[in-house]
Amino acid sequence: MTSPEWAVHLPPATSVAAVDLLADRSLPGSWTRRWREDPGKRVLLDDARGWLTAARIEEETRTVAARYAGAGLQPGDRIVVSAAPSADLVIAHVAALRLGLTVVPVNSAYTEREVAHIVRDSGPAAAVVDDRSRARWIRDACVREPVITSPTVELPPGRAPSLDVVGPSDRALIGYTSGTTGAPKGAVLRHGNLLASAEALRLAWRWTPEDRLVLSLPMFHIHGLGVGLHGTLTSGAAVVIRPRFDPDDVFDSISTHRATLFFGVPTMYARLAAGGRLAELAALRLAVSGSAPLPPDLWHVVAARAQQRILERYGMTETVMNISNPYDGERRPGTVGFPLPGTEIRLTGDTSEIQLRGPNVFSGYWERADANAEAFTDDGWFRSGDSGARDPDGYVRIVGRLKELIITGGYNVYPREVEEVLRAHPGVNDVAVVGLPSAQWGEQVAAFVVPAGVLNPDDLLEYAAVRLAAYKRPRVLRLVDSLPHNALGKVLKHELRSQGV
Ligand code: MLC
Ligand code: AMP
Repeated sequence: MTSPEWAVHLPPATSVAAVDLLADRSLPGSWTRRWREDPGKRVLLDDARGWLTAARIEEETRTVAARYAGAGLQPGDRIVVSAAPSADLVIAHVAALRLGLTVVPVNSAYTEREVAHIVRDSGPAAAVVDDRSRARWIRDACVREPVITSPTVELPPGRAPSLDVVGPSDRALIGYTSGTTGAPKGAVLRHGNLLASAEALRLAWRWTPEDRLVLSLPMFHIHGLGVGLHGTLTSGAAVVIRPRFDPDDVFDSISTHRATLFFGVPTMYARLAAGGRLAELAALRLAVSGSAPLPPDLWHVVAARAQQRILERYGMTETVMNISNPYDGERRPGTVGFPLPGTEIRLTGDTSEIQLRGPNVFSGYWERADANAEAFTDDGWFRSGDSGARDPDGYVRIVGRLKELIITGGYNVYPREVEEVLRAHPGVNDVAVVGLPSAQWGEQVAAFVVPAGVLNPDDLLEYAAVRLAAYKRPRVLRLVDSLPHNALGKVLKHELRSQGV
């Protein structure tokens, strides 16, 4: 039998046959085992709570799960979670998973329009939010009165429910993401998907209980949540939670807490490199980049000034993590390396689309049979919508995007959604949205607008501001007489991109 490609990621003494990504069956199965093994272990740190040990987390998550149950929540119910990163938020999240609830993470920068769509689509029975406006928006969009609480979950005490009984095929998370239409759809991730990915990362990145991660990513997307938090808990490691990203704060956290790991999007590395402290990254055992392409120049700057060979990896909401540069051996800038343990890939068709299969790959979108039919091939592979190429020795490069997607600072923006919002403004006749290159953000959102009569661009931006999270709003707005179309009436977006700013 030939060895799978992912064997390249295994630690020297681990055989392919010994890898069982689902041995712990669920996220709580893995995490509670770790907590029992070392109850005194310091696991979570934030400014408000100080260090929380494994035993403390076990106890607090048990208490919070009982409160959820006391409020009438039952396994399978959806719970929206939308707040800035904190230890309390982690407790609220882990407690939900222990009870068998399905967590629906929601970006805390979303406007009412964006929140209401997710709430109407996922039908949550509860929400954990850290601001009043979002609580009201959620309540207004719910059919049944939801249980709404803050990250400290101050609900009345409940009777101890059964905990940790979920298995690999039980739902854990619905991550909202999009595709070709304007309205985001919910990718249903099961415990098996999330556990397989966290366990693959533990093996591939040699994550151990000695590790300490500085986490300044938001916890409402798969990078901060599925990789940063779940990876830490699955490895029995520790995490220093920062409420937001700030370069000095990252460097201070690394030195104060003798951190070994940092994960970020390319914009974060560019900001770390811009000040005078980059060399301090040398203290880390491992620095990982993902969510958007890391410019090779930036990789070389960090290697030269901090002796840190950033490890770039590739993932998606629907699949968690897929492909990673190797921990041992060459980490090649401009590539994402090899499939992670358990994952198979193939590059298919004229476009060389990356298609994926493995225990990490989700099974479908929430109540969207139509979208599922498009997302998978007839023989069961997930279409990533990214195109790839292989170096002669197998390293994978992400060479293009087949889906219409802009990635700005690691956040995804779907041009179609921005176009639909802008087109609804009475002063807009037509509009096309494209991504233009940006040194700071990788790409930035640009809108080419054909006005209907007189249009003040500031009015349009104000209109957008009430309907779109700040990172989705156009940073470039050009009023034009007409848009270039092909014979079939489709806007020629590459022409707009080449017109640039
Ligand atoms: C913030 N702004 C952005 C932006 N982030 N604009 C465009 N793109 C972004 N990514 C807006 C702010 O709202 C503000 O607008 C203005 O830019 C300046 O803000 P800032 O203070 O400079 O930004 P900051 O808050 O520091 O945020 C920058 C950042 C953040 C890089 C820290 O964008 C970030 O956390 N990115 C990571 C996102 C992430 O986790 N992605 C993973 C998705 S999972 P105004 O109007 O108020 O001036 C995934 C799968 C995978 O992709 O493989 O991982
Ligand atoms: P999301 O839908 O937010 O999960 O974003 C997933 C998308 O981010 C992928 O389909 C890729 O287009 C992109 N992506 C993630 N990691 C990388 C990377 N290392 N290089 C290039 N693109 C990436």
